[in-house]
Amino acid sequence: MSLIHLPSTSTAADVSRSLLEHGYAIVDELVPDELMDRIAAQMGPHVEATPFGQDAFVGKQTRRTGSMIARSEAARELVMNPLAIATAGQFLGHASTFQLHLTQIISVYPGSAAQPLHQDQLAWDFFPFPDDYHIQCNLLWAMTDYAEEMGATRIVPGSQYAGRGKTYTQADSLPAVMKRGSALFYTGKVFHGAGANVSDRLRQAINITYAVGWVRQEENQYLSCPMNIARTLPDDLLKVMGYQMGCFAMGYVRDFEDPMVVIREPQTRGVFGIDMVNKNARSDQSLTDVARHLHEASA
Ligand SMILES: O=C(O)CCC(=O)C(=O)O
Ligand SMILES: [Fe+2]
Repeated sequence: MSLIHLPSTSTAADVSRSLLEHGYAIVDELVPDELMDRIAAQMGPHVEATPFGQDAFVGKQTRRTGSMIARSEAARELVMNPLAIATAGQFLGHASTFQLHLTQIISVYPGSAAQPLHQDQLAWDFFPFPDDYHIQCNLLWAMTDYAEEMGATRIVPGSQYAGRGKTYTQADSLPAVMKRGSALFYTGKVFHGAGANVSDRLRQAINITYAVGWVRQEENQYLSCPMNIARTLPDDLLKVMGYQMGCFAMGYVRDFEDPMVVIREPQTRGVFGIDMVNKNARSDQSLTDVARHLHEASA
């Protein structure tokens, strides 16, 4: 048995159907090498500077490098990949909104042991979300080719609804073998984990995950991307990052305002704006005064 692969021409409906039914789908060669090259170049120095993990779960021979929106313009394209966004929107369509949950290059070095099999949704304090309520739509983008011996992510097919309280062994799992630029879509419920890297090659994946809009994000997007960079980003990306209401009241600022107001109109209102407005008002005032005095003096 091998895992399910879909062509890059698949629709969000095709991927969502596979996610609902099987808990995952591998979409082959969805983005070109050229995009992965740019991300690798922009993120390379950050990967090199990242410490190895401290425990078996994150991997002692594994580096996890985040803040990809701030650090890599090319990574923003991956976050906004049309099929990823459309699938997240459809698969999480039972919630008012969805949002970016984390961005992370996972570099599994030769010698890395297999990661324990797990469900990503356990990150929310092990809360037992109902089987029919999906919290996440996750992607692992292959940044290098993904061979079994390099530590390709392993999936336990059929585990997403049967899983609670169950434990699985590596023997229950299959490797998501795929080419660079392909994407493994998977739910928060399906059991999976990085495989052991018994090769002499580095395995790299870009984990970009989306969650319903009302939960806390794993990677804090408001602090991971400094405000001066956030202000240069387009509205659609900012909204995905969480600069919108997560549902009718979740995430408002000040007097029940949309967070985008703070990003876009800092000079007009509020905690970010008031000081500046007041200072501007004072300097405008003094300039006006000077102009008036000059006018009166010359009259
Ligand atoms: O690196 C991988 O293949 C999977 C990583 C993973 O599942 C996780 O960190 O939650
Ligand atoms: Fe995981």
